[in-house]
Amino acid sequence: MAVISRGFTGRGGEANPELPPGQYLTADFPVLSAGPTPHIATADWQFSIRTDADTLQTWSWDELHALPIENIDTDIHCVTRWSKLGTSWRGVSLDTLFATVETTDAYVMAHSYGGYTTNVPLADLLGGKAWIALEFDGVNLDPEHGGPARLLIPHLYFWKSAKWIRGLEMQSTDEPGFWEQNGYNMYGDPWLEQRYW
Ligand SMILES: Nc1nc2c(c(=O)[nH]1)N[C@H]1C(S)=C(S)[C@@H](COP(=O)(O)O)O[C@H]1N2
Ligand SMILES: [Mo]
Repeated sequence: MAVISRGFTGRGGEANPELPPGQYLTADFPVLSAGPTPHIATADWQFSIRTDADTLQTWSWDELHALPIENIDTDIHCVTRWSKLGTSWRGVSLDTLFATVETTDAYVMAHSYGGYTTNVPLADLLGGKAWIALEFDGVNLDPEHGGPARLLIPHLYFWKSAKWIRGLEMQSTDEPGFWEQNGYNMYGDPWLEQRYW
């Protein structure tokens, strides 16, 4: 079996099997934000799962921290072609949050403080695939990277991982969010290179 070290870019010929097609490795952590960084005090922070009409459940900062917090080691892939391997995060699984929410809707619109939105099927948030991330690399999430809390959905392109997450809106149909209205793919699988329309 070939031994492929992390950091091998495949320039010698062989592709790095950890790198989706068309991606390159980066060691730093680029900041990509469509607008200014909102600063939300944790005392004012709330996260809710809701429908158009009703709030199904709300968590304060302290209520969220009373839930199990998991370690997540994962690769992340931005549609602008950088990938970062072996990143480490801590956060609350969406499985934990949805365990006490009843819904028949199959789609979710993520809403951020500051107004950013992105759409994702509910199935992609469940089954150990998505978290409300609170820490990166052992420290509280930097505001530029989405602190106090961001969505982390590492199996999809990173624009789906909404920074400054404020809530999830349940929807019966798949509606486009901010980037999806501006030409990005509705789903965004990096292994299938689902970048744009
Ligand atoms: N609220 C919000 N979330 C966002 C964005 C944004 O502009 N606003 N940009 C997205 C994009 S395009 C990417 S690649 C990642 C970048 O996260 P980073 O700045 O922590 O690298 O956040 C995603 N989440
Ligand atoms: Mo991105």
